[in-house]
Amino acid sequence: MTARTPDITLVLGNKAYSSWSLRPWLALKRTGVPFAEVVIPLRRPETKGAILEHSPAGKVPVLRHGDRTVWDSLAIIEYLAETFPSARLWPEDANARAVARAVSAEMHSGFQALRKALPMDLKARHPGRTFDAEVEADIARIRSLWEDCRRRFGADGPFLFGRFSAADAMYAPVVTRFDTYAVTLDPVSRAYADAILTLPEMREWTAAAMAEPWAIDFGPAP
Ligand SMILES: N[C@@H](CCC(=O)N[C@@H](CS)C(=O)NCC(=O)O)C(=O)O
Repeated sequence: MTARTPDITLVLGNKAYSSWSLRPWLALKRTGVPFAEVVIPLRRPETKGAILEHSPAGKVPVLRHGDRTVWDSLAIIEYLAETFPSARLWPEDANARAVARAVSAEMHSGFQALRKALPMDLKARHPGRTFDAEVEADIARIRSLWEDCRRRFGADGPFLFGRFSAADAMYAPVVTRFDTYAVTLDPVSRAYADAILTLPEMREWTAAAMAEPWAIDFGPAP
């Protein structure tokens, strides 16, 4: 008997660097549904053409489910939440769910200064950097929203809304950035970051990232 090929494929960038790819990968893993992966190394001459074979938007991540194609991290996560409701990717309480969507959208559309100055780089460690005021403001906002979510909605577990949710998938790359750049965290943020870093799925992603043959040099601090 041969194993059935999964009808879901997630097209990703390098696991060491592609923060947008990590988000839906984590959400999909948490559904428990089997899926295939295609990893496209970023920032190479052939990158754009390879991505365009999967999505006209020309960016990863891309989800293929049967004959459907869904692109963009947050749209993919919404699709997964709708398609696999038993994974409970959004909180059940309407108020918590609204806030979870708001903080996820805030991540998706914001924090540009942080994203530019602290690129996700699982292969590197850069302690001792100083950050400009815009980056510090992004860091402060993230710490404060984590604290707010944990205090208001976190009673049932170690994640932003207690049990793991799509909001945690959205913030997981930020957790790795805070680790890579040794950002100082208050006890609540530290405990939350540790809950993400010790997830078995995060360990799996990180191990795969470390084993990748490709390296991108982001150069000195901006
Ligand atoms: N808003 C998009 C952003 C996706 C994105 O910027 N992906 C980057 C990699 S992390 C990419 O595909 N870069 C390749 C390129 O632009 O050629 C999302 O949330 O999925």
